[in-house]
Amino acid sequence: MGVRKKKIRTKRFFDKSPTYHAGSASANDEVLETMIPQVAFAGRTNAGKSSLLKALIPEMKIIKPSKKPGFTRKIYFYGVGNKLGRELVLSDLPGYGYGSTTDQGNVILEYIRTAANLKMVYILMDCRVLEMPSDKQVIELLDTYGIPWQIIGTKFDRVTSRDPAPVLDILMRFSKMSRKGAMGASELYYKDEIIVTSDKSMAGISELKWSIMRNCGLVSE
Ligand SMILES: Nc1nc2c(ncn2[C@@H]2O[C@H](COP(=O)(O)OP(=O)(O)O)[C@@H](O)[C@H]2O)c(=O)[nH]1
Ligand SMILES: [Mg+2]
Repeated sequence: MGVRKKKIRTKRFFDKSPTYHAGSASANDEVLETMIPQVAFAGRTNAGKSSLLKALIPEMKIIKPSKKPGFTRKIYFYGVGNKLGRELVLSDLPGYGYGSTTDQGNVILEYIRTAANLKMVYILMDCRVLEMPSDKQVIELLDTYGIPWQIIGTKFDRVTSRDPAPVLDILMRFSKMSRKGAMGASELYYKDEIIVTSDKSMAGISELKWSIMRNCGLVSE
């Protein structure tokens, strides 16, 4: 399918489908039990998770508990869809790394262990900051539990060059290196696709929407 057709299909789904708060979770027993396919957004504190969700579902009030890094100890679930079999859930995980606590780590771990119908974990990485050990740790965890993951570059508008190739290169190298370094069946679950995004220029948003729909089985290809 051509780029234009994909754009129209993603726009139709994301713009025309109702969005709703599907709940939140702070501990194992509260993790959303759902038949609906879900994808999760993970990343270091400040990686741009809330902003990216806002770009994906602008009419939804994305919960931003604090500007202080590491404040969020909860997972927030956002539903998109019409409940007629064309529905998915976007899960906003607590940030890890700087300013976070073991609390957040445990919430993420429990989620990865128990989440139903989890089709993909998008690991958001600021295009300017790039790799950190905490990203690798999360990737290892995902590999251990056999959860598919892929990397999304954020804040691309802040990169001085308008050519995404160098950023894609670095992220791809990190992605491949993490795959090699991780234990478990990572080869099976690693996704050889990287999207760079910006909530300012809206670069990559349409591609990400398509990726989400594809991973949730709403479109093929
Ligand atoms: N220029 C630019 N700034 C961004 C972008 N995405 C996020 N930010 C900024 O980065 C900071 C952290 O973003 P936020 O979405 O709260 O990150 P979170 O902690 O991962 O949820 C905020 O000041 C955002 O305005 C982007 O695409 N471009
Ligand atoms: Mg946030």
